[in-house]
Amino acid sequence: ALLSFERKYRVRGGTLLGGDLFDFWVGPFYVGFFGVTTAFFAILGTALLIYGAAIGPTWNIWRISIAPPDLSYGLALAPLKEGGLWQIVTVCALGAFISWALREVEICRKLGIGYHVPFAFSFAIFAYATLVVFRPLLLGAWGHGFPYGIFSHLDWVSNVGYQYLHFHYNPAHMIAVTFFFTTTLALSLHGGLILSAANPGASNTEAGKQAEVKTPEYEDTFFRDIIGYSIGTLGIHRLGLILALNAGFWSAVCIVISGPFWNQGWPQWWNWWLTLPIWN
Ligand code: BCL
Ligand code: UQ2
Repeated sequence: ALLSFERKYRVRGGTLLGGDLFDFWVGPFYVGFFGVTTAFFAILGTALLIYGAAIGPTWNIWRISIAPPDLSYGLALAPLKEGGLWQIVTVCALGAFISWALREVEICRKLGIGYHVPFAFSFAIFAYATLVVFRPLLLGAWGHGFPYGIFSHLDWVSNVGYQYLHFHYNPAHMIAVTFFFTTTLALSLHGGLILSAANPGASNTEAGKQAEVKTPEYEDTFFRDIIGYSIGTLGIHRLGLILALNAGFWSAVCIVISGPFWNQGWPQWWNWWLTLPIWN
């Protein structure tokens, strides 16, 4: 049911495509032209994955896999059962992800808020497209995409990693991993700090009395007391967004340079350091 305060947010317009045609809600969900295309691609893609599983060797959820075409097909279309299914599923996945991002944009326009959420989601889409479109294009074969399966995509990551001997030496992978870890650090600090101010407990109060929720000044003061610096309530959200976007961005970089830019082992890349004229 529509909550009373929700009604004022259900404003007409702001659509990018379709005008008023799909400008309505189904229960809590905004539809829009891109809601229709999201549903179309998601349902078709999922149905094709189920079909692929049905003609495949197993229903074991861990082992089902829809593989890309053999490298010998290059950048051509492959027969359905020889990787063509993977190619159509990839189109459906990108269609659904991009539709979802554009539906987010329409909702932002209705609400008159910034585009930060779809902008952020676009980094995840970019990382996915790098894996299954940009890198395969640069390497000249769709067969360089990863297979759609739980264990099979893990095997792909391991195999591609060892193809470059030791992926931890990939400098962009180092940066991406560092951003992922720093994102969790920032979110744990932030989540902990907010909950600590919202649930102050009963210490420093009269016996039996619950303390009142603390103001942001207390949050600032905690960090000033402990490290002499507070980034602030707005700042922590800017930092969090920047950290998370960089995690996705450098992930895309680390894989797109593996092959197209560097095809030896990643440990060898560091030879530039060993051969610096200072000690060489
Ligand atoms: Mg590594 C990649 C970390 C060890 C080989 N590795 C990554 C990166 C990340 C990482 C930086 C994957 C995240 C990513 O791409 O996000 N690796 C990492 C860490 C270690 C590690 C922390 C570690 O040892 C502690 N890696 C190793 C070892 C190698 C190795 C040394 C193997 C032996 N690594 C590789 C290879 C790759 C990585 C090869 C990569 O290809 C990968 C990478 O960088 O890929 C870009 C980006 C996010 C996405 C791609 C997700 C996109 C989501 C889409 C848009 C939306 C999905 C919607 C969904 C279907 C809907 C669900 C609906 C639900 C019902 C709600
Ligand atoms: C902060 C602040 C918040 C926060 C957090 C901090 C009042 C509610 C977590 C502290 C964050 C700092 C010092 C940055 C840490 C840096 C990295 C790279 C993790 O000051 O303002 O608002 O949630």
